[in-house]
Amino acid sequence: MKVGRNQIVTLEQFILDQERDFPYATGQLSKIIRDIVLACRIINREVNKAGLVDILGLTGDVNVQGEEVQKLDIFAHEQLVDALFKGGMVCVVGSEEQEDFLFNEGCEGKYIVLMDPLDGSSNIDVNVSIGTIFSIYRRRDYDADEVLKTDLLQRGSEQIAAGYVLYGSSTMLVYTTGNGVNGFTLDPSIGEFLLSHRNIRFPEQCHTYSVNEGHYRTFFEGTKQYLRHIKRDAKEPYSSRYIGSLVADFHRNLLKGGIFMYPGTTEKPEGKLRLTFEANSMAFIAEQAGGAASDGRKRILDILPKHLHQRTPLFVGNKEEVRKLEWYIKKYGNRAKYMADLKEDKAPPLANNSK
Ligand code: P6P
Repeated sequence: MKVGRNQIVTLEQFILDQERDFPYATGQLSKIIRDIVLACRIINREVNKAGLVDILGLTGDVNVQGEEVQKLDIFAHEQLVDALFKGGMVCVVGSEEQEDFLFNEGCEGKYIVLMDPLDGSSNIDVNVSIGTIFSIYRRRDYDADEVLKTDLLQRGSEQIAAGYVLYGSSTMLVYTTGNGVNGFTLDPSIGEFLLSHRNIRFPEQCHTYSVNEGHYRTFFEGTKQYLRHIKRDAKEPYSSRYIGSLVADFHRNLLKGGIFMYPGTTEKPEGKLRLTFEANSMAFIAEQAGGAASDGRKRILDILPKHLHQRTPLFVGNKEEVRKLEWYIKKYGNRAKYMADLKEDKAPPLANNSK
């Protein structure tokens, strides 16, 4: 629900109100969110002038995902790590730009932040919206002398907060701490994030689907059958909207209704998106807004990560639409069935014989 014009609530005031409503809150989580927002305001400044200074273009490096790294990716990563480690509450950061976890030496903070500092960076050169995505966890074994692996790789259901900053036609922060989803729009004239979308909920109706149909030939049968259904059988035609920037696609679907799909394929059964840096944050926000998020078979937030850069198929949006997609995948098969068939020599071999 959009906030009324006369209700100017700054992010700072909103956080203070939230702390008042949750007496057990120590204020540490609020501090972390403030630190992330500060870093994102600096990133926003650079994103807005990316076309003007020589920060554009490739560093010639590639990140752990094997993708060419834009200079702005590194800048965003460094701003966020610097702000979080200086804040003193965060003992470990996991970043899409860094192969391993980063440890804040000497820090006794009990929080862990996993993040994609600048998602969609391949769109920077063409001035398409991009975003910062973050998840905040609490160490499970806070009393242990050192950070344990069980602290580092937790299910998405253990998140205590998640959010994104969308650098678009306006700059927006959308986040949840488990008590609903709220959106804040940056007013550049005063440099404040103002509450603009209180208690965001997915609209009842879903009329939009977002998927890169260029990969259609490698989709599993269940995904193909779902797409055929919504194109052929739907009472009202769906719109197809795909920006190619997860935060932008997710945000539009969150406000207008829709399902975002990045399926597994015969070439990449685990899909492209990362469980820890992208899918879990979007899943937490989606569920808090009355939606759902699945890998096609099970709830995203129930997946226990095996490693930091693990990928997952992602279907996220209106709950009913995600359930419909899961029905088609269950009926017509998806990765699990395909791989099982493969073992029994029933299915044609994967394109590149990936296991
Ligand atoms: P494709 C951007 O590179 C990204 O990681 C997500 O933001 C986006 O949803 C996806 O990849 C787009 O991938 O294969 O459609 O170009």
